[in-house]
Amino acid sequence: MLIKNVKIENADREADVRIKNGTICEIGENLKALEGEEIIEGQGGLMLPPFVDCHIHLDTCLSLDATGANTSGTLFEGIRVWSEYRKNLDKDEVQERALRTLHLYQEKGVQYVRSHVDISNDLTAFEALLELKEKVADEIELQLVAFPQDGVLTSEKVQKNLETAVSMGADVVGGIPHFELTREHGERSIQLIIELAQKYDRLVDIHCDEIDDDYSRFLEVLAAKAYETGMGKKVSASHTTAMHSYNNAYCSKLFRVLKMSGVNIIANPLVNVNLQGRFDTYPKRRGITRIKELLENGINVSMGHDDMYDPFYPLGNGDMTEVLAMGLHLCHMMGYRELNDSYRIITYNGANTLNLEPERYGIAVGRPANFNIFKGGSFFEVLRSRQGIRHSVRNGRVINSKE
Ligand code: 17E
Ligand code: FE2
Repeated sequence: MLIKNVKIENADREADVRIKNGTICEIGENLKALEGEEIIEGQGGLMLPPFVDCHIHLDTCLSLDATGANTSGTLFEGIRVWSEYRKNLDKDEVQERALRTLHLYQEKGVQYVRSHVDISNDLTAFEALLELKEKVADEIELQLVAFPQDGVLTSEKVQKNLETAVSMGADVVGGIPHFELTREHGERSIQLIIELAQKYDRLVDIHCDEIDDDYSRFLEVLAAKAYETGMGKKVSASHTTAMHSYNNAYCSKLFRVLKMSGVNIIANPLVNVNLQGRFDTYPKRRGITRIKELLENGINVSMGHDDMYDPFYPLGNGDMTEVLAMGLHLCHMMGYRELNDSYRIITYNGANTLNLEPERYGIAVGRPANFNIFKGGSFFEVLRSRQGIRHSVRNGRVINSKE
């Protein structure tokens, strides 16, 4: 296959890309088509590596009709509404909703997804998604996080389910320290999660400080553990919205620890701007971590959609450019360069967070032929026009085409 005239990652000049056996084998200008070679006309459009969604809950997505609404809009009501629904989860029903969600992602050029799966009550959803992960592997690479929504130290059952899910094949161990009973329980939960991840050689991704409480400071505890154990970039902190409310002096100290540790930060702008600020009158805080400053300090920041049509968030269609755009607005990252370069947050930074091997991701000779082609010639144009993708290619196969 030969892709003609694409601008690879905002390049000024157009290039052609040749694919053989699912791998990018040549990149250059004016490549001549071989006898019988399939040709895709890029028409000067942007080519990017696939989008990466680092944080979604596939077990809750598209459940809103059945769960009923979250009327206060707080995270805590969301958790309450979900906990009622999950008492009677059905494996097929979970799989069906998750598959529909993954189809939305595929439409939008997302090929890598990390999903949290609540294991607090039972392993129904986890089993459903473990099966689905295999079924969809040709089109979407799925990482599963064993996620103890209720907190690990609230009951023996949660701890047992957490370890069982990890032993069954969870890629990542999750947690929620700001929801544990006390600060001390939160710290212990992090210790327990890190030990579990080390025992099974897994990654860690914690729902961390997802609250408008400037005293919620589990991120420093997690980063210190990542540093001391050497787990480093295998550890991620999701949400970290309390950072919005920290004072600047503390943030300055915190950023040093973050940098030393190598932890990844995953922001979820769509969902957190909905869930946070709900206890404020005016002025109302924005539910977002300090993306701009984190990036300026060399810390890896990626993003997640977090939810779609469920008790935590009523909208969403799998479009990572929408997630990104919300984050860019909230964090005042609206300069031309910031907008144009921001594709990295939902591509390379996401791949780093997922700990994908560098040779498996990105547009270069020898790498798998996984990419999207857009109408606009730059990412700025893609964000401005929101025209979406024209073609998605995975392992050299067109899996989605708008023409
Ligand atoms: N659970 C949680 O603790 N936080 C979230 N943002 C979601 C589920 C979606
Ligand atoms: Fe989440």
